[in-house]
Amino acid sequence: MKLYTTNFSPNCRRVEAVLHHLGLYEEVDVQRLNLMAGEHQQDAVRAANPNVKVPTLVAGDLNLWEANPIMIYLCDRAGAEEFCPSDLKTRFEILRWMSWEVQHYNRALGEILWETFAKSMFGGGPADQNKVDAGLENFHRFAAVLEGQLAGRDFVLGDTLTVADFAVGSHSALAMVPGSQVPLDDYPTIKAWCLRLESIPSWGATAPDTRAEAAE
Ligand SMILES: N[C@@H](CCC(=O)N[C@@H](CS)C(=O)NCC(=O)O)C(=O)O
Repeated sequence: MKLYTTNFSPNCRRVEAVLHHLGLYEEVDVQRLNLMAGEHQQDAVRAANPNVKVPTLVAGDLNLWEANPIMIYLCDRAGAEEFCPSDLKTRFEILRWMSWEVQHYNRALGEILWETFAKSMFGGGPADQNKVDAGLENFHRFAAVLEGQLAGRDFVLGDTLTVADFAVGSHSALAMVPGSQVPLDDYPTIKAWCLRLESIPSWGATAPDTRAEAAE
């Protein structure tokens, strides 16, 4: 398998973390690309993913793109029944939380983090506080849902870590960066879960600072 990926991307992080978690990382030819230098705009990525985005995984004759379906593919390929159960009820819950995080929770985090963290890295100038505030309004709405779901649970679905945690938690480290403006302290159960995730070896191995060090 060949993975096109990059540092500091929550979408790439979650795929790399799943590879670590399933013990597949060493089997993969990891192409770590510098998006700021346009390294992803190459023929091989374009041929595998018409969006010309990462993560993109080439697995035999399959071209896989979009982080969440890639994660499910890897779990099913590895037969990871505990991490990604296949019974109808649990699989529905996993897919529901994955859909929810893309559409609501991490979308709101992405709006905030683009302004406060990523925009300046890509030469986009300072944060637009009106956009941060719009993101914060959405964040509060959906963080309340996650705070409720995590009450009395260690992980999104219950006592056991599943692939849904890596999806919903994909932005967790960036949300904890000083200056992110993400008010995680207002949601102590989410914050405790973020810290719990970061302490899991397969997730910790893909932490943004770890990645930066590994790239040096
Ligand atoms: N919905 C996609 C998002 C992919 C995406 O936006 N990737 C970014 C990095 S996080 C990218 O490749 N950006 C480069 C570009 O758009 O040119 C997924 O889940 O994989």
